Amino acid sequence: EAGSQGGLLRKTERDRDWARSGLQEKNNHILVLGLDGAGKTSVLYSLALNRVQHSKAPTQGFNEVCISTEHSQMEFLEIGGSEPFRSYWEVYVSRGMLLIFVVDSADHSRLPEAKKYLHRLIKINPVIPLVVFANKQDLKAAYHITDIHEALALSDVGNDRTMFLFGTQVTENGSEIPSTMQDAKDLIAHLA
Ligand code: G3D
Ligand code: MG
Repeated sequence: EAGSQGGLLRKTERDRDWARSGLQEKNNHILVLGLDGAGKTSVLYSLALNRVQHSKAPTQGFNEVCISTEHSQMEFLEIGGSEPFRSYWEVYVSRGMLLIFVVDSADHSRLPEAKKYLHRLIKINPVIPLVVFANKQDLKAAYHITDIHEALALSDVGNDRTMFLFGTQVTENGSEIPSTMQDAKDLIAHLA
């Protein structure tokens, strides 16, 4: 299935050996990280298709999605948030070109954990540009982006770092992506 702006290629791999087979050597990845269940896969599919598309199952291992637009080709890499894969985050963040960090804005109790994880990541790579998706804005309990900014201590991510924060939602399957998501995609293409 292809979005109006180009093709979509997806590779999901359960075998962790894939990580050792050359993927690790690349340094042009746009990393998509965040706790499990935040909506990383859903956001990634929706960006790729320009249509709202929920993920169907938790990501086991790595999920590589290539999105081509008129002007560029972007390689996104999601790494599953569950415990066995966390050790790979640090390896990839040290050589990624852009970090997209997705949080569940309504999961208040896990925001401290998300914050801890995010700050660990950006400490490893002091220059990587950061785009935060405060996802699940459709839920009643969702924190507003100003509260997410505070909860994740985004003012501490570094003065020299490029940082953007978007409120996003992945709601009705098949509907058009919200304009904020399109803006985020344009920005990511620009940064990449
Ligand atoms: P992950 O890749 O970060 O682990 P997923 O997260 O994309 O697999 O999404 C986890 C669950 O959250 C999925 O539901 C998905 O449909 C849901 N989800 C993702 N984004 C949003 C959003 O913006 N709003 C709402 N309400 N739900 C969202 P299931 O039920 O399959 O676990
Ligand atoms: Mg996933």
